[in-house]
Amino acid sequence: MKTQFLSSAAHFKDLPAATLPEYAILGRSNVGKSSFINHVLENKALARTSKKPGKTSLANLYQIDESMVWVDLPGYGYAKVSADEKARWSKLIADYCLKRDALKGIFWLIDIRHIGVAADIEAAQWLSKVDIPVFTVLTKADKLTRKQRFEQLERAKIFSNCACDPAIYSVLEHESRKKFWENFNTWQEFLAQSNQ
Ligand SMILES: Nc1nc2c(ncn2[C@@H]2O[C@H](COP(=O)(O)OP(=O)(O)OP(=O)(O)O)[C@@H](O)[C@H]2O)c(=O)[nH]1
Ligand SMILES: [Mg+2]
Repeated sequence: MKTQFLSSAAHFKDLPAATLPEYAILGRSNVGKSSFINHVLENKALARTSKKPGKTSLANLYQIDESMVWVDLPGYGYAKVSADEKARWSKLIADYCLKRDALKGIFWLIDIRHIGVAADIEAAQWLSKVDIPVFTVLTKADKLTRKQRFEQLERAKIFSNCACDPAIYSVLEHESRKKFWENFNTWQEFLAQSNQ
């Protein structure tokens, strides 16, 4: 798999013209969006990550082979930035998700330990109104035991209310990657069938 950084945009109008199908990575600040991108695409140098929330402040576009583009977005639910910056992030996320014709789906990342927190409830309500297929990824699974993971998975199925079951993910576990691509392919087949 060949992956490369394409460009960054602070505002919707700064985005490049789309040439491939696009997928957005959406989730709370610090949930692990940029880490997920690097891990699943097997390129540690692709997206910048940080222990502190609020690292990604732009829409960063990454191309995968000649097949698709993934868009790392700023996180939501992070209070410690200025009101202006927060407003720009919200507008960038909303504009991208609502206006980008090339957008085929959203990966919605939720911390597996914290299903149903306020910021995600708000996101769930918003996503239910937006007509874009959503695939849920439960991050930081290594923080839980196997038993806890499956309990949280059951809660997440109800909470995220998505067509396909959420994927359980940890950047510390190789099998997450393989499983994710299987889930992704199942989701693609499901979407192709529902479009017929
Ligand atoms: N234990 C563990 N830590 C993780 C995992 N994924 C991400 N992290 C950690 O979570 C922190 C935040 O990761 P990022 O990838 O920067 O999160 P983000 O969602 O891109 O954050 P913003 O760009 O600020 O919105 C970092 O310290 C990561 O190392 C995981 O699967 N397991
Ligand atoms: Mg990030």
